[in-house]
Amino acid sequence: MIKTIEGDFSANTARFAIVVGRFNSFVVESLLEGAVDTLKRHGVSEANLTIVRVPGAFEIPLAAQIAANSGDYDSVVALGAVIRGGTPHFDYVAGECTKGLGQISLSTGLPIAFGILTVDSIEQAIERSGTKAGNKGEEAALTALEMVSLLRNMKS
Ligand code: INI
Repeated sequence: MIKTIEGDFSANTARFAIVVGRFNSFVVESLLEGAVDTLKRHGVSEANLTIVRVPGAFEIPLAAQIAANSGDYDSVVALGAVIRGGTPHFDYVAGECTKGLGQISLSTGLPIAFGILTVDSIEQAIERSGTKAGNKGEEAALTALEMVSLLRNMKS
């Protein structure tokens, strides 16, 4: 018989840091609402949720790293929106944020959920923050829950 290890959405005693970029807040606040609502509906209490606000996506990895190293959290949910403009700025901000979060997850061993929108237009951002293409904040929250559970199952 093949042994399979996977997670579920039952880790509702886990503690989550939600690191949120303020840039493009009209979109990011919807991601945050979606993430908090999802975690609470899965039984996570508000006492186990901490919201950390940073200026923009570029600053998210540093705050996520500090949260991950603090020992106070089982997972970090990173939320932000990087929307392409007319210059290469988008590529630098989105690239550094993505690379940083991946590195932090691997170096700390803590699940970091990637809820950063990287889109070409405001319309695409709106579609992914609670309208026709779902809400990436909700998806990131579910991923965090599942990964906490998976890691626990892999250690036990
Ligand atoms: N930050 C974002 O979160 N999204 C963006 O779309 C964005 N753009 O396009 O400029 C952005 N820039 C700010 C950046 O994250 C830093 O806060 C800033 O450069 C100061 O370090």
